[in-house]
Amino acid sequence: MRVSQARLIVVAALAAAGLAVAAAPTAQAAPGETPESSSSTTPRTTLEQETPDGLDGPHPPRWPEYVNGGAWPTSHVQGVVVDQENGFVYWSFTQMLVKTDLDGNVIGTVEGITGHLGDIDLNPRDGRVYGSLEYKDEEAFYIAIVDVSRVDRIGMDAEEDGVLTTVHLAEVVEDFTADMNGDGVFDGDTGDTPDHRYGCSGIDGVSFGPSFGARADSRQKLMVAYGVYANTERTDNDHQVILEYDIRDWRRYERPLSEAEPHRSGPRRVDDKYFLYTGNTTYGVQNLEYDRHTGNWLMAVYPGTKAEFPNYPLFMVDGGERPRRGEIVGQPEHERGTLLSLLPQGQYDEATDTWGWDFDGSYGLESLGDGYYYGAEGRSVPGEDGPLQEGEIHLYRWTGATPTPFDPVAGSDDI
Ligand SMILES: [Ca+2]
Ligand SMILES: [Ca+2]
Ligand SMILES: [Ca+2]
Repeated sequence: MRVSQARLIVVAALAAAGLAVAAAPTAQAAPGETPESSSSTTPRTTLEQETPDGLDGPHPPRWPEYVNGGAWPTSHVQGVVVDQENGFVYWSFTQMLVKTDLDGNVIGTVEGITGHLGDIDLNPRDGRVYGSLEYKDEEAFYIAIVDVSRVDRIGMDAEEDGVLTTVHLAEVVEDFTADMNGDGVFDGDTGDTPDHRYGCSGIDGVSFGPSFGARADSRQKLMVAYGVYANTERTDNDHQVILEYDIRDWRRYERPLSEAEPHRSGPRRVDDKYFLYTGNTTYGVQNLEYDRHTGNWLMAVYPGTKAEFPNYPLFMVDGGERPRRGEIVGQPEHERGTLLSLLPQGQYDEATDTWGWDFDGSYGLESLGDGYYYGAEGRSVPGEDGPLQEGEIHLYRWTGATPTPFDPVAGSDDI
């Protein structure tokens, strides 16, 4: 996305010059407007074209145009979620969870994670944050559950302070460790191998939402997306894979995190498993997000490398389309599964029959539910003891335009 790249350079230049990058002031609703009108919470099942400034356009944003998540001695920002009820933003910084308010003031952090904390989402039923957490060398894959209401100081420990529990996902281990070429050797954490079923590299994108094809207000499920290694030499890695879990009985599985002795407490089976044909990507779904505004599912990826595919950075699953049974094409042996459909809008590639959009949401993509979205950006900035990773979110508005369906909200571009 060129706009974001230009902005990235500006911010990097500011940071290099030692200038503080302050949070933009909160956008105010116009006089007489009610920011929390009923239309902001009504689920919509179809895409709506909205003119940014027209009479039929969305309400003025009640969200800051920009929030800075701080700079941390970690890897890059992996996902963000806004706690609308309490006015907080949660940030996954790979080895750390950060809690800020909507002005970017840091409320607390959960630190000391040596694995890979990826995308996160908030469970509206219990107010806790759920994120994907990988320990590939130990062949352990978890959903980390953080009791964010108790995160109230910087430097809380993921193992010691009792705010983080984990549930193990056996299904991921099964596919990650599959010895696909049957040579008796599992090649481990590398994409340069025929091993790993479906090319599974682990898990990253997570989101709560209704089951695919179900009504928006039906029971919320936890959807967990596979990472998928980039590999142009095989044909069995051209799908995104989504696991569905009903987490109502997960309390009995929850255990404290122990990195020294990884536990295996979790559901033995998935409630459903879905496949979406997009072409191979680089590490699968980075950010998965159910979008109440359109009723569809957003999937932000690092684009794939196979020349025969268009390699879009953003896909949308048609949330209104019932999944269907069909062949999971490209597998070593004929295999059937439950297939999802791409929303037939945006850019279309006839040769592969795939649809997609231009937008980089790979570091974080949050649907606020009222036609507004946060997209995350991150970069390395110098710190006193070495480089830090800074994360921030910018406000966007849904337009549904092709090829880029989001417009930056005026001002969020000018930090
Ligand atoms: Ca092998
Ligand atoms: Ca990621
Ligand atoms: Ca998410």
